[in-house]
Amino acid sequence: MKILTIHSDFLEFEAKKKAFKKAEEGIKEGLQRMEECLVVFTAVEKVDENNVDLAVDRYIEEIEKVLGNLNAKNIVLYPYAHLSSELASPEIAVKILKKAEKELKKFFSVTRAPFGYYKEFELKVKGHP
Ligand code: A3G
Repeated sequence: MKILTIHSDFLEFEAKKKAFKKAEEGIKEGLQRMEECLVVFTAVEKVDENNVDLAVDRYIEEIEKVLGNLNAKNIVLYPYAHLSSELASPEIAVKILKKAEKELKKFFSVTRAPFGYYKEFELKVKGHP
């Protein structure tokens, strides 16, 4: 897994075009906006396929560590394939993101950007990236 975290005043994105047929269905249409959030751009990697639960645990641990230094109220899990050239299969990648979303939701306000789309986002970063 490779992640890039950014504490942002807001994030706007819109799922514009499916990247492949099995892209997630039933997603929200139009521009989505989240205020004051920790955006977690995430590429799930081949190596994570070996132990899905461990990958989820370490992912959550890392997010909580980053959150400890901030007072972000919202988390956005944002599938972002461009961070790695050793990507996990879409099936495993979406499974890991959904599991992490479910766990994190027990304690935080979490949004997961739709999986399998090309999106556009507008980002305004608060403080130092
Ligand atoms: C985008 N910027 O990246 N990890 C994360 N996302 C993945 C993966 C993976 N291993 N495989 C597919 N879109 N995706 C937009 C998703 C992700 O939504 C990506 C899209 O599929 C095209 O690769």
